[in-house]
Amino acid sequence: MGDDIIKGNVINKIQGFYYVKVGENIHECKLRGILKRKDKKDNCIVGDIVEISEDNSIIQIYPRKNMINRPLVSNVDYLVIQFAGKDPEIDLDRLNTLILNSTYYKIDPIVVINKIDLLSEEEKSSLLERLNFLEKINIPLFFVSTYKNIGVDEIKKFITNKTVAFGGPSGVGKSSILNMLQDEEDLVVGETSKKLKRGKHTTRDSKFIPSNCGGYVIDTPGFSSIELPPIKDFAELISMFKEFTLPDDSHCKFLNCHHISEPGCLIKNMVEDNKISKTRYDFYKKVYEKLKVERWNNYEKY
Ligand SMILES: Nc1nc2c(ncn2[C@@H]2O[C@H](COP(=O)(O)OP(=O)(O)O)[C@@H](O)[C@H]2O)c(=O)[nH]1
Ligand SMILES: [Mg+2]
Ligand SMILES: [Zn+2]
Repeated sequence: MGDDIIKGNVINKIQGFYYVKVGENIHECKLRGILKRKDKKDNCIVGDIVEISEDNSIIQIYPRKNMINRPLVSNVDYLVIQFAGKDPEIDLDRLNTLILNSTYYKIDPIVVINKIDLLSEEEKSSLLERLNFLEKINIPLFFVSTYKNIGVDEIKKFITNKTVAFGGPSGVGKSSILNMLQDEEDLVVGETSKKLKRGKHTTRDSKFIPSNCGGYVIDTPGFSSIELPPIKDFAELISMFKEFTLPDDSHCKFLNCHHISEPGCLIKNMVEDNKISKTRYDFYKKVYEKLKVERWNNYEKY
């Protein structure tokens, strides 16, 4: 009794030591034996909120609000899904796949389009049009140029005191933005850093780097989930397209409608009436077919 609880968060992990930030101090900690489950890489990971004892043992790990595997981190507030307006061109399927992953892993997404200095006014408007499905699903969109320092302050304002991971293809300026969000410059711009290139199946713990607007950025060159998340069945898939939710008192003609080619489908009507974006619906159909063929073994009845 009488002992104060020391609470902090794990911001780095190196060879069995956990670096726990408590206020302005960093404690080098060990994980108490009872919290170690054999062969588990995720017993305690970067991002975890923990309690430590006075002799720097981690004695409790708080429940995680979310967790991702590559990089292996927890308690991420935002996934910044980054693309460029040009060079390389935007791939909307890939963008939607990242949104699907962020929904699956329960991390709020924001979309950042960099290199807008390369776009004419007309190109900007037509890009805004192509991306207007984001507004319908309440995902914030930022147009940015790290070259011209356009839009970066808006992002900083948005992510103040938050923990932020980045995702998106290479060459879109992720390192360039990360460099503007942190004080130590240690990210390679303009080339893929060889050191950061990892084998496909290795997991490595990332670290949290304090950002210059409070909070943290995660030091990975990009959340690597460009694959579909492990969605187990149709019900789970449909729950991730929140804009497909029907009012309680209405349903498609067929009760187990998958909204593909069934007659009397209310979802398809909503697409026709432009209440659901066609971009999102087309993406949904692609994901549905892919999961059905590749993972659900053409299982028709759910
Ligand atoms: N035109 C333009 N080029 C940019 C901008 N930001 C970054 N780049 C360039 O895009 C290339 C890739 O940038 P980098 O930050 O390494 O991208 P990453 O692979 O996503 O980390 C580099 O040549 C950068 O100089 C920008 O705002 N406008
Ligand atoms: Mg990079
Ligand atoms: Zn339907």
